[in-house]
Amino acid sequence: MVKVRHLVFILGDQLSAAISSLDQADPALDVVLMCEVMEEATYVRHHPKKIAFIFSAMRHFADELRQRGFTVDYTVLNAPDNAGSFSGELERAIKRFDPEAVRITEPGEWRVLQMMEAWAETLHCPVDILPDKRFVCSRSEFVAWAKNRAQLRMEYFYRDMRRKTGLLMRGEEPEGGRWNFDAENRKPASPDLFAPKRQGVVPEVITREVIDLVGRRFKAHFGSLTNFDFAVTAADAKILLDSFVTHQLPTFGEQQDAMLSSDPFLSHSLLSFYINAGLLDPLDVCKRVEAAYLSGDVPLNSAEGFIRQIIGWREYIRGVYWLKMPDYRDVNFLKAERPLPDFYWTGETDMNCVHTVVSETRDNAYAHHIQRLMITGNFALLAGVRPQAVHEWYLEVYADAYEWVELPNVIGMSQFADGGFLGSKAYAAGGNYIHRMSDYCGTCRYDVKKKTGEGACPFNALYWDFLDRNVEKLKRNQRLGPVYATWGKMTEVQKNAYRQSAAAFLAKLDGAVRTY
Ligand code: FAD
Ligand code: DLZ
Ligand code: SF4
Repeated sequence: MVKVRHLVFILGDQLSAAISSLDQADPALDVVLMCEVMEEATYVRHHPKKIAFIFSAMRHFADELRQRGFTVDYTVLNAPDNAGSFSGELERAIKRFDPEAVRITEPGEWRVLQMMEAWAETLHCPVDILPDKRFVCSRSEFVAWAKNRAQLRMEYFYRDMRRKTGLLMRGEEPEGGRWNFDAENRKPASPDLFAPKRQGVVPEVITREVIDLVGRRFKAHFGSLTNFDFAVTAADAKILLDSFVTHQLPTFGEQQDAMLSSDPFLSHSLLSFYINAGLLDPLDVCKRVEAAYLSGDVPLNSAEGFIRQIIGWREYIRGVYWLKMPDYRDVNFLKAERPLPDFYWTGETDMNCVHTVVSETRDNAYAHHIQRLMITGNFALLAGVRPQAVHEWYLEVYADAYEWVELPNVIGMSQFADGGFLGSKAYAAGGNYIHRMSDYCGTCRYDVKKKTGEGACPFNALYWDFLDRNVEKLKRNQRLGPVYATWGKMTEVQKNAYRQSAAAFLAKLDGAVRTY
């Protein structure tokens, strides 16, 4: 047996050259451990594109470490002695190398942290769990920020992160005199025949091998593997970042909330996969965007809007996750108990908006923010689907999904299951909103202008029924005051028409009779 100093264990979303577990690593003394394991690929049945992305990126990262002189002990999924789990693989490696200690960066999921914290005792080896430095705000800093605040609000947190990073700051003042330029965003989009084609990466030999493996081993998982064009190295992810900054960032702000049948990506960056897995550093991405603004290539509303998503929302969401777990997973403020409808897996529904987003999700392992929030999320909220079922769906189907970022977005932001802890707003909307922000309604079997009865857009009645059903829990929500005032002015006949339409639709949903 070889004796090594540190066994540096690197997980599939820790693929950064600057990851803290490698900080003091010495190729002459330490060994790196990486493993592809069934437990991680199946604790929820991840989209095959996500699994292929992670395995291929892991294999490339291992090669890069070898080029830096490291010995990398890498277990591929099909290895005959693969133990199938992080704990099992670490146990085998400890037996092989007898390290003085294991070094590992804290994980992105509470579930994995529980595992890690047990290892020192169960595997009889010291385990150093190091902070993840790839965030602007550390876990302890967020706890300190949240302490003694009656309410947490992203906007105030974001301002602190702007001050901390100096991004888009003029001394103490925000660039342009305002912190937030969303008033200039939120525009609908129309098809642009001259829009630059979205750049992707053609799979090379390692990726092709992985696609083949994933295609054979994960047949039963939801999602298509065809047209895989993800970057799997930091260098290629950087090329995609540059391409985004040149071609899409200038219109990022104005198109942020738009949805278009002919374009699943619009001006979104498609960088979350790479940022979350470690191929791109979030702060570097923001600096690149700031530089494009400072050199006059992109407008401030786009640069600010983009940077806010990363140093604002992304950091805030992570802070809330670690502050509130493990109880956060089980909250259900609205006591929503309906199972997730089948069409989240098949896309077979006459609601064209839901059909489009589920189909794009199946094909791309991606949907942009407003599709996740205002179509699939909004429908589940209005229909009263159990938040934990919604959470599992989102964790399975998106290639950027890790629990730390997915769960608060779903449970808190989208399903309002925390009663307004993460954000004050319940993202509930009727058909009008979808009609204004997309072109989905034009080709839908339902009539978005019809409020109730046969052929009416289901979102219309579901919206009012949701508000009516939850009135005791939501009536004090300031942002819903005007909406409840409108409801209050309706006649009982109108109200009952909404209630009956919603009940008829939900009865079909529960009975799983088609034509929903
Ligand atoms: P862009 O629109 O180009 O935004 C730029 C970057 O900002 C993203 O790459 C991402 O890093 C960051 N960002 C934007 N919004 C958020 C947010 N709300 N939370 C955290 N980061 C954000 N994001 C994930 O990374 N993983 C998830 O599993 C995930 N699940 C979501 C579930 C729901 C219900 C909702 C409403 C949002 C979810 N998001 C999630 C946030 C957001 O939708 C995605 O980050 C975004 O769609 C990724 O695509 P993009 O890279 O093109 O983003
Ligand atoms: C998501 C994922 C998958 C599908 N497979 C692996 C794997 O085989 N090996 C690995 O190291 N990581 C994988 N991951 C990422 C982990 O699930 C992730 O590191 C933890 O959930 C902590 O965030
Ligand atoms: Fe969706 Fe209603 Fe529009 Fe159809 S009419 S696409 S169901 S919002």
